[in-house]
Amino acid sequence: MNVKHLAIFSGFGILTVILAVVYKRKKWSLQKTKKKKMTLYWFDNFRSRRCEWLITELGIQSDVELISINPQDPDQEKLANYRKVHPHGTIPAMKLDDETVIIESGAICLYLADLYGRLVPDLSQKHNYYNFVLYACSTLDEILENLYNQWIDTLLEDQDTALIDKNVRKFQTFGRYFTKVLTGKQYICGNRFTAADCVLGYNIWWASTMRNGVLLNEFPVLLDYYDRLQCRSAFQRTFTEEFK
Ligand SMILES: N[C@@H](CCC(=O)N[C@@H](CS)C(=O)NCC(=O)O)C(=O)O
Repeated sequence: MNVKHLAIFSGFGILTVILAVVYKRKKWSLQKTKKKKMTLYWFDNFRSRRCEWLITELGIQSDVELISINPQDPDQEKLANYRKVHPHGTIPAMKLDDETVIIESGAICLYLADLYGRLVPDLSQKHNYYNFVLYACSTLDEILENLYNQWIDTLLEDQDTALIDKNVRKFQTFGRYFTKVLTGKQYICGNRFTAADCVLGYNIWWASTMRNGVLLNEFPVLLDYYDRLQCRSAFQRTFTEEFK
């Protein structure tokens, strides 16, 4: 074997070692990134729908285990166990792969969108993004909760008309505000659908379920927005089919 052959053979040898190291490292890093599933505690029609919808939009169903919890379940042991996850026992909660827990629907949506780096707007629209996620989960949820409690959960003769009127007026204020925000654009953050639309879109769906959508009927811009949301296949899979 002359010097030339020796150089070629040792070149192959070095290359083989490098490839073996790269392969081993890659395998190790794949094993390391292979994550445990997250768990979403959900119940039909509850605020967990925001998260179910976003999970479907992101196409990450295989990363999330679903556990259905009915807060009215007569099985007290099951509810006591759930309170170890969510101190208030309300829905939803999400247990992450490191066993930490998020107990607010809006926070779960913000977290998932960040984790997967999708359905998040760029900085120029972040003000709308944060504003409407928090607005939906606080101001708007409270208005709809009051109306739901009165219209759906309270006998007609026991309903508090002053409370109903006050919350209808508050919803109308939202309707006018959101009409202005949406004018000239398709979604909360412009013409790109984001996680904020899953969060606030849930409120629009919720409003549509009460009294034949009377709250929405006077706001054509909101109705158009709701039409756009309903056209999305992830919306249809979440709201009109079983989540699983
Ligand atoms: N701010 C919480 C509200 C959670 C909440 O109140 N969930 C309701 C269903 S939509 C619930 O679990 N209610 C049952 C109960 O209060 O016992 C969130 O957005 O996640």
